[in-house]
Amino acid sequence: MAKLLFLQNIDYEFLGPMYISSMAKKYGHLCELALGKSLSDFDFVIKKFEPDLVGFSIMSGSHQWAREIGREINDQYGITNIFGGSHPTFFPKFIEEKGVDYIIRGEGEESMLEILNCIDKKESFHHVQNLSHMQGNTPVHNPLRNLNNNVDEYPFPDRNLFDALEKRLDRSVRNVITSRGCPFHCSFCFEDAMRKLYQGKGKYVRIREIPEVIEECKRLKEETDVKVIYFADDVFGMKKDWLYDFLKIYKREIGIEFICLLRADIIASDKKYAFKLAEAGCRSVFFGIESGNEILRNKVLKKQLKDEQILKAAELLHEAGIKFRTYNILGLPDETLEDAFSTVELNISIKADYPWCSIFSPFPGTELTDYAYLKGYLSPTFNYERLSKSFFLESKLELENIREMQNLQKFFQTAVIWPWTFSIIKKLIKLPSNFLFRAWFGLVYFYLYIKSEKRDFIPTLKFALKNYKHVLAKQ
Ligand code: B12
Ligand code: SF4
Repeated sequence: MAKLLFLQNIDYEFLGPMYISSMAKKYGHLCELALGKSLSDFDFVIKKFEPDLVGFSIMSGSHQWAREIGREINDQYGITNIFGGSHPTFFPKFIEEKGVDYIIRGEGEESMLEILNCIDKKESFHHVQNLSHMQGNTPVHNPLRNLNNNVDEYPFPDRNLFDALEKRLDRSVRNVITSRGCPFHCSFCFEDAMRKLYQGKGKYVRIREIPEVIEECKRLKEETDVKVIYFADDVFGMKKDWLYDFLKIYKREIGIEFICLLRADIIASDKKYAFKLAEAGCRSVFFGIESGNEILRNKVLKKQLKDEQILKAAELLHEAGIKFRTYNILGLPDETLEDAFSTVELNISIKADYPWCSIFSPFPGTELTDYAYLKGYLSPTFNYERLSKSFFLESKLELENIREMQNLQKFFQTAVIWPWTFSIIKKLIKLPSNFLFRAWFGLVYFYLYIKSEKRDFIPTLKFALKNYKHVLAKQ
């Protein structure tokens, strides 16, 4: 039996560690998770649990924190660490940084299990697929294993992993994924990069069997006090036949309100789609518009989504009584201030209930980041140490009118929800960025987040204050 301890600084139930934990436990290993910010927050659990390995699940922006904690744990307790998630997957050079012992690229269930088995047998695990480590001063990146074609072979995510932290979490909304991978090629997205990484390693888009998903939801319903299920797939219901069969059974056997992430073109392609979602208990959906400029959206972002499809989807969702969140990005390569205004206008015209907007962040490994370098928007000296903790902060691109776009992002939701403010906002954004703009953004964001995800007020407020304080800080 080997012992793995996950450490995390965001008060949110991450599915990645939950999947890895259930696999580890199934084969007799122990796995725990602790939340905190500094080493002292973890001292108690490290001494009590005495892990063989400390694991971090990281996105770009939390890598700096995780690496520092990993290094301190090396120094103070002599415990080895391992990092997985999107940042090490797309920035494997991370292995060369001080404080990083091992990384796993891509999906991690089997590799982590093999590592724990080796630790148990006191054998070296340096041969394990997907693993990177340093041999002296040379990084060694082992090849990736083939993708598991049948993700239902994995046990359901370990919903007990966060039990000890119950008081810190909002557990009224629980995440479930019904598929892995996405068939689209958006140039700004991790999914397109992930598919390229796994080329020749098996089928990338894998949809789970309906009875398995229903069984997972059933257990959630019976064993927890879940109020809303969030289907956090990249594109929920990408296969209509699958979705319609699933919804029938979901309504009958689960019946819990749900929210989901999907694409506007799929909703627009079939008049029945939105109604069937509504009938089965869906109250909100989330989809990406990204930019109001159709050419930018499709030529640069490669979203494959027409204005007319967005308009149609919105109309059908309104008719079906489903509210929707739209994802938008400002500060994109090649974007002008007029384009940014057109993104606001498109959201106003479709009466988006929960508009949402970020500033383009050059995440590693994506085609759009390469494009930003190529076109000179991103300085050749830019490195991921300088990446913001959140994509609600400042842009890293050298673009004309970038200050106005950054400010517009802070007022994006206001302009869409209360369109009469837009003309005033157009003037306000010329001012220097300041605390009041950020504080206003924080308030409106929080209000719409609670409404769109039906979250409980107090735990969400605590989550926001703990994890997103930096959005208010001076940039
Ligand atoms: C739910 C979600 C969130 C949740 C939970 C995060 C989480 N990691 O679970 C919250 C709300 C907290 C969140 C926040 C953010 N998110 Co987010 N999020 C997602 C989303 C939609 C689903 C994640 C998920 O559950 N996946 C399913 C699980 C099974 O997959 P997984 O997490 O990748 O885990 C597997 C492997 O990565 C690996 N693995 C994961 N962890 C570990 C750890 C170890 C030790 C090992 C060995 C392996 C391993 O094994 C797992 C099982 O195979 C993804 C999109 C996506 N498709 O993943 C974006 C995504 C992860 N988010 C993204 C971003 C950008 C953010 C933010 C940075 C946005 C912001 N506000 O600025 C913030 C984070 C702030 C910060 N820097 O700290 C990007 C990450 C890009 C990048 N380069 O890092 C993604 C990929 C979206 C995208 N398409 O670009 N997010
Ligand atoms: S943005 Fe959405 S549709 Fe596009 S590749 Fe990413 S997950 Fe797929």
